[in-house]
Amino acid sequence: MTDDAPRDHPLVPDNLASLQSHVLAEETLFPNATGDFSWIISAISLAGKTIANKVRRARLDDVLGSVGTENVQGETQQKLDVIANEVLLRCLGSRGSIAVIASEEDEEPLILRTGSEGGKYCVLFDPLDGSSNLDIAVGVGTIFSVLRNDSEIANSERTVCQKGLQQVAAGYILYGSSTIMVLTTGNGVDMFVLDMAIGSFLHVKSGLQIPPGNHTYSVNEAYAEQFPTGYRTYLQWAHENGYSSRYIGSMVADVHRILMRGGVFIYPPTRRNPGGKLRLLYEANPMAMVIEQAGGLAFSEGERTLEIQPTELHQRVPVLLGSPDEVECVRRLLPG
Ligand code: AHM
Ligand code: MG
Repeated sequence: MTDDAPRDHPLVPDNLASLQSHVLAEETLFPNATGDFSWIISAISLAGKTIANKVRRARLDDVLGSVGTENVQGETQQKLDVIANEVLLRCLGSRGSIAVIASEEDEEPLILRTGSEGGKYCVLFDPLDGSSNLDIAVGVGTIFSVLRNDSEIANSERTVCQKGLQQVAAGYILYGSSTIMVLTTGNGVDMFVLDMAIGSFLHVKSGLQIPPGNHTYSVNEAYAEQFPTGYRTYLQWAHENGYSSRYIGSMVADVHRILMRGGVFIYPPTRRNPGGKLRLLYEANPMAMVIEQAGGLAFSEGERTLEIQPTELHQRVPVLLGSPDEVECVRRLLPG
């Protein structure tokens, strides 16, 4: 139930709020709000519910496995990657205020309308992050980021290449043992749980804060020999200091654990991916906004992730995020 529910009215012990009513209530705080933004969140919510249903039914509907093609980044596409991408395009496509949609699965951003045609926002997403885990029923997720459309810029790639600091909203939907949406609009972090029976995301928590003091790291340690020295020194130090390790290999699930329990998530540069593996615009930036809004830190090597000026749509970056105390334990061993 919500933290901010009125507790002094005997007939309203705890409010029941859906994602929709929560966003609409927040919008009333902005006198000039037009409702366009709420429509975008509602489209993301509809896509999330649809994808949740498809993920749950995947084996029954025989849509597990790869389609036999690769996406623009040379990664094997799972059937559900393609399906989730289509669901998002269908849900977002009709929202009149969206100028540009950019997906991890598509080579180019899709221009829906110009600024003069009412395009006010850009929506970027990774439709189904961690999809290589689908066959084993591990939690996967949709990550999204909302930016303002700069109608002065005619080039769609340049339009979406904005610093993470400029995100209007960001979050993710985790398709796990329950379906959870985590959302920030720059005013703290809210969490919603999908009630399958009534088809609604219900508000369960506002003002989420990452707890400190959890000596846990989340990294693909099998690649340790490929990591730069600082990360290897950190791991050695962590081994000697009673740390625990948790790694699912599904960023949404790993970061959600960090958000709820504390600790640090790391995807360093490797010999195979010297610039890191995770995408700045679809993965690192939205997660960095959520984590910072929850009181945590997010860095890409020496730079605050949200301050990086993107130069290309599918740019990759190293990722280090989590509770401030645990992130600092890594950072003090990295150069810069
Ligand atoms: P994807 O977007 O193609 O699913 O890849 C991203 C995933 C993340 O969810 C996860 O953190 C990472 O790849 C795991 O990579 P690795 O298997 O190299 O540890
Ligand atoms: Mg991904």
